[in-house]
Amino acid sequence: MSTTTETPFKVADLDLADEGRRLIDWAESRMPVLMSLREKFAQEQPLAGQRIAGCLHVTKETAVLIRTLKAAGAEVAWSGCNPLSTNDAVAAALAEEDIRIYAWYGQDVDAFYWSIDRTLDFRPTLTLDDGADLIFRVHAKHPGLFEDIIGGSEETTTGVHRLRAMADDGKLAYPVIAVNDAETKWDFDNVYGTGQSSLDGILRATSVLFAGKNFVVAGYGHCGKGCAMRAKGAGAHVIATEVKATAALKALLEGVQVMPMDEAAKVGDIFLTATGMKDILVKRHFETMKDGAIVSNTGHYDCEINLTDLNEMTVSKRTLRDNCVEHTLADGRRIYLLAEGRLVNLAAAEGHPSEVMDMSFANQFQAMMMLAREGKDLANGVHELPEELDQEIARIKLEAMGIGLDQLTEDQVLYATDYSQGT
Ligand code: ARJ
Repeated sequence: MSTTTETPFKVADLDLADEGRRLIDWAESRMPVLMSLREKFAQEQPLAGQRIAGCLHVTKETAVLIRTLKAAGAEVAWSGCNPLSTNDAVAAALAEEDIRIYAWYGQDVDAFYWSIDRTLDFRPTLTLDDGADLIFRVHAKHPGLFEDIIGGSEETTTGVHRLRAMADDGKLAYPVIAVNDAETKWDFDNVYGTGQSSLDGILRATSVLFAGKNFVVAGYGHCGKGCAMRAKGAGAHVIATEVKATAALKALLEGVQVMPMDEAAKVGDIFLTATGMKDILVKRHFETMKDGAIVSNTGHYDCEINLTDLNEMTVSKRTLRDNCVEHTLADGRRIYLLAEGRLVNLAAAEGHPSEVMDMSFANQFQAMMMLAREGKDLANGVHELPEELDQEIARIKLEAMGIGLDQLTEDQVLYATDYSQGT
């Protein structure tokens, strides 16, 4: 661990800081909502006195969030939430900005938890998660911190599901805001963000042509739907697999072929799991895949592709390109695994574009503000951000893009609540 002045940190290489600052500047130029919040609250310092521990992918967009939290008065400590998603240049830049940052690309499991623990040394008053590993860590190993913690926030679907299960079990010891559930998060980040960044990750790792390929997306939730839409736009024939009838029906009516994975495994050229569930691709699927099949995951955890099965079937392995490993099976067929089965959009590309993260992180910022303001009065459990906030975030976003809206007249407002008129 090193220090600049007295701020402790651990990153891969401080010499990358200049490159990191350029990346963050680029992201800032595309994140008008977060930048307007920074400007608005820099004077007032509503987060003064708050110590925020964050556990979320260290990207250029996250750096813009961190700078904004700091500008509003918070002290910040940070770790990454995935061993393969840290941008080392961005981490170096943050270390030089006096952020207690513990993150580098390619961490092993011990380093991952060591980093989280260092952010907890600083006794946070607020926690900010993507995937809930930090919250789980506080509950499992550091319950003494409950005294200081007012509340937390959670970025992603998988984390929110787990926290709801924990709350239902009466085990969640402080209030948590489900940032994922804000419309300006899930309806943009999960759909358009995941759609573009996952294709970006697959392309950077393989450079294959999408046109004419059978692209199999497992899971037709918001993320799967975004990936299907973009793969279709690139000319692929898209197949979705589902367990939920309504989701399968939506896929079908959107022009996507639906079939069980046992059938899709035989015809797919490129596979992408987006389910949040484990064991989506297992031995019996690898057994029937075509020679040359590409398998990847965009879900939060790396359990969707069963790597134990794949490795057991593999007779030889070689890295062909960054984030692309060729597994040769006993019968000579080759399967290409991308980014070790970890989320391909962050491990092999740069995550969602800044324009989308602008809204997700405006919600994160507002969640921290809400907890600082009224967290002490919130019950332990999972809470949502107020709906008006979605409209405000969307309005600022549109304004920044120079897009105008119509306004209802008084007469129209009356009409909206008038139930006496018919044909
Ligand atoms: C930081 C990112 C980025 C990015 O909001 C997204 C989500 O729900 C995730 C699940 O782990 C990833 C997160 N995400 C996507 N892109 N976080 N910076 N550029």
